[in-house]
Amino acid sequence: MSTVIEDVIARKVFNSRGQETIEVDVLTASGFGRASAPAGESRGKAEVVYYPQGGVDEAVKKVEELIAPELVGLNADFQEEVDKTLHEIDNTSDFRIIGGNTAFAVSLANAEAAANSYGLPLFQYLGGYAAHELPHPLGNIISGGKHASGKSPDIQEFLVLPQDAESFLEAASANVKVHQRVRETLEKKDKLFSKGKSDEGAWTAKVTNIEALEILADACEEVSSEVGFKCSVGVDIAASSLWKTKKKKYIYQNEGKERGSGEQLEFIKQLIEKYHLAYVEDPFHEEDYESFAELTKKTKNCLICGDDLFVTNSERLNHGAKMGAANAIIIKVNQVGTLTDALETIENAKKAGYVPVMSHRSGDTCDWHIAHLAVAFKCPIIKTGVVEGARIAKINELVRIEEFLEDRAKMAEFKNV
Ligand code: 2PG
Ligand code: MG
Repeated sequence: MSTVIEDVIARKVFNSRGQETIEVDVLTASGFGRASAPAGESRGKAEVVYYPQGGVDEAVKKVEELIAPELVGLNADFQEEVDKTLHEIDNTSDFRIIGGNTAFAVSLANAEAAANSYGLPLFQYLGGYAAHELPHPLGNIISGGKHASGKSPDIQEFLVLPQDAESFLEAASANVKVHQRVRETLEKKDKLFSKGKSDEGAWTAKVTNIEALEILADACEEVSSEVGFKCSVGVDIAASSLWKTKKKKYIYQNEGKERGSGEQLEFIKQLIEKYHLAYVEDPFHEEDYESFAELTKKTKNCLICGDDLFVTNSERLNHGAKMGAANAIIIKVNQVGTLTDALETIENAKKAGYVPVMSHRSGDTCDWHIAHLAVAFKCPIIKTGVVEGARIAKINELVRIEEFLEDRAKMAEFKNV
């Protein structure tokens, strides 16, 4: 058995939106790993740059000309060294030379090649025997904001979070029930409802923010009593997409409302109370750490999660943690580029008492790596949609992991909910 890297190959493929993306194969003497990069639609300003100038074609060239020659001969088992080499080749703070998505695909393919060389599933290779907890699936039910168009809600995502399910499979099927129940309500409400879905497989419908919340809250209540455990409502406001810096206001175009920072805080607080929200992501724009801190202080039993705010970046997290901004953090490896960077952020998050939420991107591929990362790094929640191929790839992989773990499998626990 050898984990020495023998070859690194890159190619252009497509993501679930049909956009070009990079896929990388890493070959060792005894194993093989493959990973392709996802892409966000509502991206944080502080995310790394996805591709070098020249796009995916140029990224493929960078792998062939710069990255492969440096990695061949290294040991895939030394993930930190591989990731450090990627940083050294790039030598910028935002991966603009080789591309953050290039780094992501190489980093993940390398981890998988190492795991495969040992004949281990990725989660066990990365997390060891201690990795046996399944995350709770946070699923997208209704889309709005930048993920939808026309007369859809201004809020980007209306989510369901099942709690207290005994198994991942039960939790995932509760999410599917909520998704179906919401479709039935939307059909009754609007005879012209087209059953359209967004990139993430959530419904796109002509409803207001409040109508979407009411419909989802009712569906959650019905499904909760049917399945015998609680399914709560969550939202991703994606407030950076609503914020207009010049006006210093959040513009809710379809609702016809403008809210200053104070009004936004009151609005979100009311939503949390009225709909018993268990999860609120990005309620304020990406530079407003203060409002995040104020809301976190003023609310109970609700995860306040930073996505664009932290962009999986340790420095931004540490800055926020000093102020008590949020109590949960979205982890998207391609926001920072490498597995080592993301792991450092997860560890810092846990030390600071934040709940790490492993997440897909709106434009994703059928890769299932994040399912393994959530289990390996003990992220108690995974945000990865309810239906649609790229989402189901992760959900089904977690079902397989649960089966593989047999009676050692256990649902993860988290506080604040
Ligand atoms: C988000 C994500 C995923 P995107 O805002 O949380 O749902 O969207 O990948 O477009 O950034
Ligand atoms: Mg988000």
